Amino acid sequence: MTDNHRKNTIDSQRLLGRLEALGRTGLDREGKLTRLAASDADKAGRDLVVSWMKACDLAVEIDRIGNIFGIWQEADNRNEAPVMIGSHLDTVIDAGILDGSYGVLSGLEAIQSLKEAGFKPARPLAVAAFTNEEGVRYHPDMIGSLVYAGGLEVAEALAAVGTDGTLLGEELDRIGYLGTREPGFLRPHAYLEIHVEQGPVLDRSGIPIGAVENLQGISWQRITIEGEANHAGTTPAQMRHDAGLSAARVITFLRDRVDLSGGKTVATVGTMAFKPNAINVIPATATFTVDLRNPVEALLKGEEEAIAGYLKELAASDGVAIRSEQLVRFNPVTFDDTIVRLIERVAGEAGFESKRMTSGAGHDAQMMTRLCPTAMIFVPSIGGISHNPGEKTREGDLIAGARVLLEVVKQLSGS
Ligand code: HGY
Ligand code: MN
Ligand code: MN
Repeated sequence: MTDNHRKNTIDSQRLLGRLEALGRTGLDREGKLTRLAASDADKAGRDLVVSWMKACDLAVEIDRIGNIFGIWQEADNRNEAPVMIGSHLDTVIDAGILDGSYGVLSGLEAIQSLKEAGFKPARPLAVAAFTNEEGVRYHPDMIGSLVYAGGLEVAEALAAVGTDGTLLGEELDRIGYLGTREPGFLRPHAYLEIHVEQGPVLDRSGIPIGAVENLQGISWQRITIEGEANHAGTTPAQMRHDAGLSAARVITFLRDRVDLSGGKTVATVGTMAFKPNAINVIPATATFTVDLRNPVEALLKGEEEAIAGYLKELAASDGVAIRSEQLVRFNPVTFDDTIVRLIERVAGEAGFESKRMTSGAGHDAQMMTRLCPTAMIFVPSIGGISHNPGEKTREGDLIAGARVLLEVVKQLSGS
């Protein structure tokens, strides 16, 4: 008899065991966890989670952008809109085992535990794993939930060209996850996502539950600087059109903007490539990405305008050509206050302190707010570390979060 029968709560050993098992799925040749969207590694993770969904008799549906849904519905509630719990299974490169996976597996655990405890929901319950949330291989990020929420046509998403030149649609077909259900086929009554915070706030404050009330806006752009290749030894500084130097100036400009914002803006140059990329040749071309975020739309816009203005000045001063291509642009979102208050109440009744907070990271919930009342639960990330194999959360916090999630789902789908 699993422990959830007695306490009508989650089976913590099953959840922790599945997190570990999924965390060992999709390792690359160096043993690093890298389940990039629609890769063989992603397939391995998807297959494992689908097997767990089937093992507890959920109906498994795949939609045309590869989103996976495990659905529990009964004859007496099948006409009601479901409560949906979701997140993602794809990861960044050399990732931790919790980002995304914790949300999908906690959702599955909540549904399975409620089923085993004989709960009779007045609504279907569904757990979702959305395609390409991370956006490392294909842009934009959160493509599965964006299409699901009607923010991008399926055909356009399937035609997304990866950083490796592959097409998302062909890769989903190759791994057997090019489904047939129309995205949006289940219109949720409410959407919940539980996630590790990936920042330092909860860990520093010693508070186990975050009741997330909003999520910041995200702007991704790719910048290409064209200078002039020349000899590293013979070319005097004033003759150089050094794309690498100009790129470095953009990075320091971004940090100056962050400092000016008092840390409200965050900016990251996570990828950079030079051409011809030779030790003794002044870079002719520098291509890099800028990830820019701010919780306030007008301020995010202001940052984008400041960068655009600086790139113009830089092109003139350095004698280089600079172009920018917008890759992603998502506005800040505010979550449903009724559900946020429910999360706070449930946490309090379970004896867990909670804290209202903003999400610095993007999540599928950012897209699902377009469809239905949506909110998120955070649990602490030790040291605020994420997108790093050192990503960790205390077991007690993982279990506390999943217990709060189960209770919130119960109350949202009350029999
Ligand atoms: O980039 C993000 O914020 C998320 O991890 N996809
Ligand atoms: Mn995530
Ligand atoms: Mn992530």
